[in-house]
Amino acid sequence: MKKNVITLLVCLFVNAISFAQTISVPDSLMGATVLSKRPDSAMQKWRENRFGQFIHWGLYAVTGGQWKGKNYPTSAEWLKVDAGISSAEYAEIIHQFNPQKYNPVEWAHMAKNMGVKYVIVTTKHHEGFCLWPSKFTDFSIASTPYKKDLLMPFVKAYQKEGIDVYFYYSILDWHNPDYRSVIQSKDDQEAFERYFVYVKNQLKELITTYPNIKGFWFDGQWEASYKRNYKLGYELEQYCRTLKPGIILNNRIRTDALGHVDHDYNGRHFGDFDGSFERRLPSNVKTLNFDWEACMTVPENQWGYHKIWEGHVKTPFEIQEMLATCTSMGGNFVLNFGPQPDGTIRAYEQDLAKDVGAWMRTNGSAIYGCDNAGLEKQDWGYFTQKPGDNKLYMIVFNIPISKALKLKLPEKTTIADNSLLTDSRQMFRIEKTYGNEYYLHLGDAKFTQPFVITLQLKKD
Ligand code: JFZ
Repeated sequence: MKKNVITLLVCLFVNAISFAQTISVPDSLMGATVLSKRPDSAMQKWRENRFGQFIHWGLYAVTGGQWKGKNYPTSAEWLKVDAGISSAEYAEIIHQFNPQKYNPVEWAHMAKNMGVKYVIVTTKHHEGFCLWPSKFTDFSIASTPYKKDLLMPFVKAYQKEGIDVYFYYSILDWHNPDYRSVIQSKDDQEAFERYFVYVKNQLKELITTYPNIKGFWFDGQWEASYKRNYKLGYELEQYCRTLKPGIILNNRIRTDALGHVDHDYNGRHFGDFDGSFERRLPSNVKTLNFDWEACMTVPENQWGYHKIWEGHVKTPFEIQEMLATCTSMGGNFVLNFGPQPDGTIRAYEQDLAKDVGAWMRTNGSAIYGCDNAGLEKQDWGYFTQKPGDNKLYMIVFNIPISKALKLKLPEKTTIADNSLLTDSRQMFRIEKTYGNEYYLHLGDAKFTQPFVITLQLKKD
């Protein structure tokens, strides 16, 4: 028993030291502070999660991309800017926000069934409206006809399902009178600094009220006012890390002295991971030596609820493939949902969640905890592997006419065994072609879904 306690203390100590060493003081140009992958258990968990859900919810759900009879096909959550709505008029929407059918237990259940391990929810988007009853503003859920806190039951329901909760928080704020896009005078600077106190108060309020959240996902850091106040950005990073040691922060938290956003002047991501892969995945990269996350919309570019989805809407197969792509390149994938004004989730999104979830239930072991396998990419799909494991996963999306899947193994490695992940009795004939190259013959096996083949590798 005593020995266990000592081991635990030593582990905690080593973890704390390695964690402290990972986060350094920035250089004179206020560059990045996390210069290599964080080895601590919080970040390790983030990495193993691999699949997350994004939720964009706010007053823009009420307008749904339309204003005074006109449809604006651009992002629903940007309606205030795109339709040129004055702040006073926009603030009136608050009286219509009344999500009577909001049931976070159902949302969390849906998310769990979809297979996500974490969720990022917009506590405050650019519009400035807060989903929780903040002490520091009236522009919150408390002033709506609904009145009740939306966030607490949300956090509880998701955590009960074992899903890690992250808070999205926009630095950019179209409502707070102290916020400035540009600084043109001493007064502007003073106002912006007041706004910054507001930001810090709210972040502290959020962390204190929801101590079990895992991190913040910042956004809206690109405006001239924030770039000019890059030192405040660094202060903000320090502040968050002090508020909650081990907290996980995305790269949209800072800018450097030269005004770079997302990445510093040396191309290194800010924060703990690179979250700038937005609606696109990194391409032509075997693996990246940093942590990263891609976030994706279901239609082309709608984060908040829009009444009309125009253009291409992604299918479950596309989502599964994006998730596999990200895992095979050592990154996370986050799928966005834009709940409706009554608190329910669009039927298409529910169906999508169900389909992706059904696939994840049987094939998820090729995703969760997996990483880049260090092998040459092949046209049939993606290789993934759990670090240090001798099991290799082949996630197959495209079957060649020859039914022969090509693979190149590392030197001095052979295949001891193989089977279909969902049916261990289903094995395939392996043919060595030359060197360390092989064909796996699918034969006449029939598939209607992307599938995973597990290879047991053996070192010679
Ligand atoms: C931002 C928001 O403006 C948007 O409403 C949504 O919340 C999204 C997740 O984040 O949009 C961005 C931010 C950064 C880029 C593109 C859109 N970018 O770096 O290309």
